[in-house]
Amino acid sequence: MTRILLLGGTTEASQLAKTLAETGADAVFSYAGRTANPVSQPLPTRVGGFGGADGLAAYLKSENITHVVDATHPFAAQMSTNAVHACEAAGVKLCALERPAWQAGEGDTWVHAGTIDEAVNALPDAAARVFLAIGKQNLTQFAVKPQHHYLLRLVDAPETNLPLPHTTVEIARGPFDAAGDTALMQRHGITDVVAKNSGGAGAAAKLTAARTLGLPVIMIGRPQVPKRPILSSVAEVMAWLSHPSA
Ligand code: 3Y8
Ligand code: NAP
Repeated sequence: MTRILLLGGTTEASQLAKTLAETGADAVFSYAGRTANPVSQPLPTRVGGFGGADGLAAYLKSENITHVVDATHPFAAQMSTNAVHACEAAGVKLCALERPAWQAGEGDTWVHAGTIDEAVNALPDAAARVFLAIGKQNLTQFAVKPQHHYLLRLVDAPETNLPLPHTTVEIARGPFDAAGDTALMQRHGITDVVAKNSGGAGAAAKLTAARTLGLPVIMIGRPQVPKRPILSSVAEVMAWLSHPSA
């Protein structure tokens, strides 16, 4: 009997959850619990960590999970790594639902950074106005360049003081649109953009806005994750789930 654990937190995960619910699949949606009020899903939902790869392996066994779909964000590398190890240990089938990385297009001025620290180093020394659209978890690393004014876009209002002296905080949950991001960046006189290469449509608006405004983008590459089958659409995942050898 197929029973699915869907590791979520992205647009594609929500799209897959809708299809699984519509087909009456026996599936559980999982959030990390990073945000205060995550978008509700049409599947039974659990929130919070599993307790590392061992905790996840134990969960897979106790919940009789037969298939895991890792539809987490490309930067959720720890979760994806744990899923590979836990599924191996528990003998459970695993695939990833992942969107392709963005590629620079005509009129884009991108500087590629392999890590967050490389992105910090790529920022100019002279004071700039930086749209730091990478969320909340990696802000501390930018504290070595306090001279910039940072526009931050966060899902929830920060509970503690931010590690940066000059900031403007925009509270918003995507997906975002290019017109809105162009107006936002003009309003704040943005000179530089820092982005994670998340892929997908939900976070791409700032790249279109940067191209329109002729602004440079520091693009942070994806972290490494152990090899596992990668599918790129809901239809491919549904076929994978129904394939007898899956
Ligand atoms: C908790 C669930 C859906 C999923 C929507 C996508 C699109 C909107 C764009 C910018 C970039 C950023 C951030 C972003 C986007 C989608 C998707 C995506 C980027 C929610 C969500 C959860 C999270 C976690 C949150 C991180 C943060 C990252 C904001 C819900 C809204 C910057 C990534 O405050 C925090 O601690 C936030 C943490 C991880 C990255 C970071 O390091 O701070 N996402 N985002 C999930 C969980 O608990 O398991 O609250 O409803 C989901 C979405 N965020 O169902 O429609 O598919 O990517 N999320 C990035 O890409 O750079 C915003 O502002 O331009
Ligand atoms: P991460 O660093 O890879 O994971 C850290 C720990 O959080 C994991 O080891 C696991 O805890 C727990 N966790 C992560 N995702 C989980 C999930 N879907 N269900 C249950 N536990 C989860 O993850 P992250 O980058 O913080 O991302 C957390 C969530 O936000 C994910 O759902 C991801 O899809 C979403 N998200 C992240 C980004 C981003 O930029 N990182 C962007 C958009 C959405 P245990 O070890 O205790 O099991």
